[in-house]
Amino acid sequence: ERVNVRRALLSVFDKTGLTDFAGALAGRGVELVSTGGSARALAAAGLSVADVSDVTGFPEIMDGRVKTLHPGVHGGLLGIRDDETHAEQMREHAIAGIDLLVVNLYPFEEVRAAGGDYPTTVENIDIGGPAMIRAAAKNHAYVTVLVDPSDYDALIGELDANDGALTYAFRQKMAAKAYARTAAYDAAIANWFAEALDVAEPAYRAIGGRLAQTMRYGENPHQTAGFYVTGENRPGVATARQIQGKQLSYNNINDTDAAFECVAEFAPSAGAACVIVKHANPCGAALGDTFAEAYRKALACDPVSAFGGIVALNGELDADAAREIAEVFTEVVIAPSVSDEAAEILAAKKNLRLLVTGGLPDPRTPGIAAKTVAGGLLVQARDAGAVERDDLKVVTRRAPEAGEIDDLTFAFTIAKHVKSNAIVYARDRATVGIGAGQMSRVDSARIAARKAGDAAEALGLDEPLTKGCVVASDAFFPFADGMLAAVEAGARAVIQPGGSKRDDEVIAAADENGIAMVFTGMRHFRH
Ligand code: 93A
Repeated sequence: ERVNVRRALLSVFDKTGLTDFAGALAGRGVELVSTGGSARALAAAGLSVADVSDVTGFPEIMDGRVKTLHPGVHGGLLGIRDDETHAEQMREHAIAGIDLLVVNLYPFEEVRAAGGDYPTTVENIDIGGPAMIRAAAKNHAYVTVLVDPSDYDALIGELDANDGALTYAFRQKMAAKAYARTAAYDAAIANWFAEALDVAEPAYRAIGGRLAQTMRYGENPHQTAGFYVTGENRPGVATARQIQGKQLSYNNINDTDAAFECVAEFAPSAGAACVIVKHANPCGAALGDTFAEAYRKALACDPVSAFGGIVALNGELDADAAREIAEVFTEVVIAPSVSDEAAEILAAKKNLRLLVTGGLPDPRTPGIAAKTVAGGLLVQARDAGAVERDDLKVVTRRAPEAGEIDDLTFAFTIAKHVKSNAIVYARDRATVGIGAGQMSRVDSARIAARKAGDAAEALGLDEPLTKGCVVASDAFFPFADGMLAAVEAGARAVIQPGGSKRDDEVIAAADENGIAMVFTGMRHFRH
């Protein structure tokens, strides 16, 4: 079960650590075979290396599209060494066994994430690499495959610990990693096509990502965790540049994504938007003339929960906003960009992580959302739905006033990003009470009102900010009680999808109280 490594084929796009590793192999008597660019790099480092064309007896053709797709290579990877027929055929066709395959693939994911044009992205679909990886991994009884430069040192360590051989356990582990890699690679390709075709049907989608980071733990310290990136061309937590602070945790990444996806609902033309997230729910969101103002308004919604929260902005973080954010314990700040002065102000906060994304994601582009269930994955199109003013249907005698309409659409947009059942009170384009994740809608309405009262008390106000506010519900009110709880809290206008069997009762109760209510016809459950 231990196999001596006599011959290695190296074909890598990412040449990090290649020559040191190949040198270490050569120093242990391993014969090196390699493809064009990799072979040149090895030869330049003074290593003796055979070109793969010498193995195939065939030149690399079609700009490298066909370089290793040849029985001379695949026979060497797939032949069962102990099988007499296989061994005989290898002799007959002069196929030499390849004991070690070292491949990393054309950077399809990177090109896709960088928004490469169509032909460039297609050209970066590696065919020969995955074919070899899958062949070598299948034949792991004899062959070792490495797909990750970070495993080079481990392999040399294994060789030295086993007199120049590799163990079955090591080969098996590397084979598992190899298939994880090709699966993620093909998933990225499928999803890129789906995006290019603008199709959201699950049949065109594949779930998979490339392990980008392992965390110390997951949602809780006893859970292992990793961050897999899909290569989607979407500014956000997966592609952001971290300016300062320690590594993001599992919960940080989850919350930062929630905050940034929510704030991106507001194009910069709508104003300066700020969203503060705690436990994956917004605990305050606002539009303002400046980011400092938007932050202040968002913070006022629930200053208690904002402690240790994530702050997201829809534009450049400036010094004024940075100064205010720095006054509250904040885990992460994420924004499309940051001014030098703001970065300097936050640099004093050693534990604060600052992420810069370079842009805002388009909330309307299709994408996928997945969650695991026992034995399966639930996959759906990302909620890219949005309600415009023209979609609103007034169902009450009183129609909302212009200012109320602004607040209603604002509140409904935030409600889309609040876990169901979601109730959002808003006033002057700022949330003033958020009820999240309750099993009953009426409880969400009451909790949000109570929180608004708490916030008013904390801010030393005479009356809760919900007085004269609007209210959004992510799904219809099944009974009038939830809506009436909001009215009791001070709401004067209501936005909700409508569509309940009891809509008539809810509308009648609204009319009795002089409430203006609009239906959106679109629901935004989020769990
Ligand atoms: O264009 S390919 O799909 N056709 C092939 O036959 C092939 N063989 C290896 N790409 C192929 N490769 C890839 O070339 C490897 O996966 C690796 O990423 C790259 C290494 O090329 P070079 O050694 O010329 O830099």
